[in-house]
Amino acid sequence: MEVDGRPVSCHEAAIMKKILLAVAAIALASTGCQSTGSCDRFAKADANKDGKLTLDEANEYIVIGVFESLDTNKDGKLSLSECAVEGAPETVKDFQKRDLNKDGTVTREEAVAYGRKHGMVRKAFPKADKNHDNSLSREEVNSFYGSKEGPL
Ligand SMILES: [Ca+2]
Ligand SMILES: [Ca+2]
Ligand SMILES: [Ca+2]
Repeated sequence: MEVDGRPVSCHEAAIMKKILLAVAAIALASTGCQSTGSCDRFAKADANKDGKLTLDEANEYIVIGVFESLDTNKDGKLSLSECAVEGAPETVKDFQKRDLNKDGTVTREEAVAYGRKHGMVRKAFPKADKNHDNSLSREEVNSFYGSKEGPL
């Protein structure tokens, strides 16, 4: 598997899988949800409630989703050991790329900033944005994922 012509480590592939699942979850949730309404992920991702997702909104929602699933001790920071098995060189590199201030932990802000520049959402977004208005409607999210077998 390759992204941008460079090989992707197993760890990165695992992270991507999680991200893709999160993206798929948004699509699924927007097809309708039971009573509570709390599981409407599209609405949750739509921070300013204008019915559309901007790149920043989609990125932040998905990055935070992945972040929280990795932050096993819930301290709001990711340590290297939370991200992966320590000692794998690729994993260490991936981690260091996200740790912008080099303090040995990745915060939500750092993860979101990294995602904004390099994340999957950035690549998927233009493809899903059919009418090129730089935002995704529910319909665009649904048709993007509905047209594919897997999450992406
Ligand atoms: Ca919005
Ligand atoms: Ca840091
Ligand atoms: Ca659009």
